[in-house]
Amino acid sequence: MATTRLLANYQPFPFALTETRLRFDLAPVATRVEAELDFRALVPGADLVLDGAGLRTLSLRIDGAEPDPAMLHMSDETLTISAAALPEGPFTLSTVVEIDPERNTALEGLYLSGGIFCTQCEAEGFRHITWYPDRPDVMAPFRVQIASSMPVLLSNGNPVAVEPGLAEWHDPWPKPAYLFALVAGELEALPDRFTTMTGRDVALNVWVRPGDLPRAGFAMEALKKSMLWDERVYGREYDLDVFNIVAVDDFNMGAMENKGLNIFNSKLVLASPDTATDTDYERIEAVIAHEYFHNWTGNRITCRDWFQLCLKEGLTVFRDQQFTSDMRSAAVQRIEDVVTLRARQFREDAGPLAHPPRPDRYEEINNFYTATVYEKGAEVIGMLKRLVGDGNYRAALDLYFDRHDGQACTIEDWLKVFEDATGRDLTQFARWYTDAGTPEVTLREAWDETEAGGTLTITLSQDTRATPGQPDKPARVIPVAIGLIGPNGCEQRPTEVLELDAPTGTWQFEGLGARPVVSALRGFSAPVVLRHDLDETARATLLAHDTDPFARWEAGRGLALDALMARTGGDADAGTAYIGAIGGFLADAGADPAFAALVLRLPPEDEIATRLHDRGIVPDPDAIHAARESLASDLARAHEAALADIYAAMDEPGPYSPDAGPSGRRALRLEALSLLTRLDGGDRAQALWDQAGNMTERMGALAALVRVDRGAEALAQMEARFADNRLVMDKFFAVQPMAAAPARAVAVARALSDRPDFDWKNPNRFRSLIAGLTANHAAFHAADGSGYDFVADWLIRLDPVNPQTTARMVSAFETWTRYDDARRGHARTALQRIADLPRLSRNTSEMVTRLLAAGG
Ligand code: B3K
Ligand code: ZN
Repeated sequence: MATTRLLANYQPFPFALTETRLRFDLAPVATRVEAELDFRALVPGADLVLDGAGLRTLSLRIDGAEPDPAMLHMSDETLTISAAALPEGPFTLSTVVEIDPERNTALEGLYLSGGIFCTQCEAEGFRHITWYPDRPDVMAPFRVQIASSMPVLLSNGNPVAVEPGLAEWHDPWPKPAYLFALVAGELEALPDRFTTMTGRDVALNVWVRPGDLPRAGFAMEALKKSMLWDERVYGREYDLDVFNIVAVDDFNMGAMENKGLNIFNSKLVLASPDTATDTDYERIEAVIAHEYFHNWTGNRITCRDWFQLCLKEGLTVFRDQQFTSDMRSAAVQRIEDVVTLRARQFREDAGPLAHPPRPDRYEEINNFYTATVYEKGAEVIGMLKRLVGDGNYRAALDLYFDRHDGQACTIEDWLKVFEDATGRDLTQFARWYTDAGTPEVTLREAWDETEAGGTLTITLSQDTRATPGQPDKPARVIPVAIGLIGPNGCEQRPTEVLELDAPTGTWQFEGLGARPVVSALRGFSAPVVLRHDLDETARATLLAHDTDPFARWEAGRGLALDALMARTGGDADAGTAYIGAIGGFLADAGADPAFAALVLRLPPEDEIATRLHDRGIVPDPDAIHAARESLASDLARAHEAALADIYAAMDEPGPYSPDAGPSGRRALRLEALSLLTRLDGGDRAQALWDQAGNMTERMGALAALVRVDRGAEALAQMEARFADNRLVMDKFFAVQPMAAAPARAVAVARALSDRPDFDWKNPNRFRSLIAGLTANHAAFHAADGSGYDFVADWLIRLDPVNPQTTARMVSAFETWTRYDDARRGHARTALQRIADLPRLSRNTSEMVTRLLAAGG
């Protein structure tokens, strides 16, 4: 039976764990794990409750003696040792268990990935390894011995003794079990070194399968940049003698920040110009940084309980976003972050899965590694920084590291350091952590002209819709950054942050010469939906002249969305203003190609659907698709010559570099290609495919070809050349359902799923195909329900094998209630089929229950 866990029920663990000693005798079907845990009671008379799942317990002793069996009580996933069996002073609990890594397809705990033993313990995987207080607030130093014939044997901390067949590791920094890791296998290292800010020498290694070494260099460079950046910007130094990164092929998510031994999905480590796209490179750099930054924000200071997950995730995402802005372009980074936030988090916040960044209940914590906890968690910190200022932010972070090093903390602890460092009362701000839903902010302008000059009055009001379990939403403090652009395009007032801390607020700007255009929510200063009625001329002015790059991009986005919504509603010619404004913009697109690529990209269909739904219109996926296609074609026709010029000018001959400059040029070139393909039927794309010098160009060309149904030859060539490269073949599986015309995409996906190399137990391969299809909005939401059925069939198959990945992918259905009755009927049937499975996992069960509850 699923039980709901409540934040309100938190109880501290009544014992201190002073040291953890583990010994692993590795064998695929019968790994033996010996554990010695040194405990000391903190609360007299407390029973000792340990977590464990799927363990064959061979022995259990307290200070060397077997306890009376009547003193032990086992239930579902816990072992309770009665207080009466425990000595009064410190004692050692020793257990021996046997586990089966080979049959562990859930990829949680200790498992085998392509012959490599590896672990994934966050959030509650350690209980699949041994009996333990598997909760983040129980921290201990670890000593680990690994006995195995495998040549490379790794764990957390520093190596103590490494001999053939036996390795010993010591991690002096107290850590919770979720940060434990072990890796054993035939691996090769790319070695390097880093000297820290106080002159300590750290050995770095990126471990990969033999043969993959030539593709490990970029990850290593990213690691060194991250270490340096964290010293320079946050004053944070690395704290062990070694830092290891290991790449494995079977992994439920991107990567994991285990202390001193980060384990990565191989797609986030391995890169060469021939196999990885610019986006892959950018992502690798960001995730290497993210996991490294966790060493301080997550490991040295961890979470008291899993409700506080955003304490480490929101902050670490915020830090990795800052890092990428410093390494690349801050403007592009901000816009990309907003695009992701809207596509994933706003969508989550508006549907049945909505929850606050700090939830107060869950059944399965793995279901809460969400866009809200991560990305909104990061936005909340961005707002905090904006409200207190950069200097105060740094002072508060210094205090956080000082005060809480070595502790397991809460959001209250986090906010308290800001209050203490700045003197600011954050009671109202705290609502961002506890209240779900995206606030809607309405901006109204009034213009008053007198002899002394004009006065602009801005009124802001806020409203947040009810979310599941939270009907009332009191006002929260919202920083709205505003600038004023004069009619000649010059800035009349520099950016000012208006703090809206009530349902409504009014601000006056006096002494203005002429009525300005209001550039609002600059830098996307708060994660809100802004309603600001700007006419097309004002939007075009902002797109042409705004000094704030986000607001400039947003102006173009607004014009595009208005055109798309009108076309979806039947106005086939809507969009003249948008097409005209883009014409003006293209003339200067080469000045900042990466930014221009973002401006040229039309909003995704799902975002148009969200917009329509927000306005009370039931979205029609086929009409949305047709509208987007027609607008893209009209845009291409109107600016064919300019686009062709850009396509020619942005060519990047010569050796490939993944740096921001050249990858920005490629991004703009491929946006131009995508539009031009609507006119030339794919001739340019075919030519690019034929002479592409790197994977970025290749995938850009291929997507364009698949879109016009001319991909067969290129796909066959790709397969012939890269059949042995799993990561490239994942792209092969993803691009087809994603880019195919919606009417064909389900059949395309079905045919791919019949192939022998559709290795569906591998999460990357499964996600490539299934998420490829769900990303094709009109195909997944096909009127006949075939998209829902196909996806549900595969989720039903995957659930008994890998509950975590299944549950994560069920969220593709999170918008199901916004469509028409027929589609809702199909979606409900598909979800009900999943819900009715006899042995549905706790993970998936929680998700489908929440999703179905939304249907009324
Ligand atoms: N902390 C891990 C995520 C663990 C997910 C568990 N289901 C990676 C990260 O956020 O850095
Ligand atoms: Zn993280």
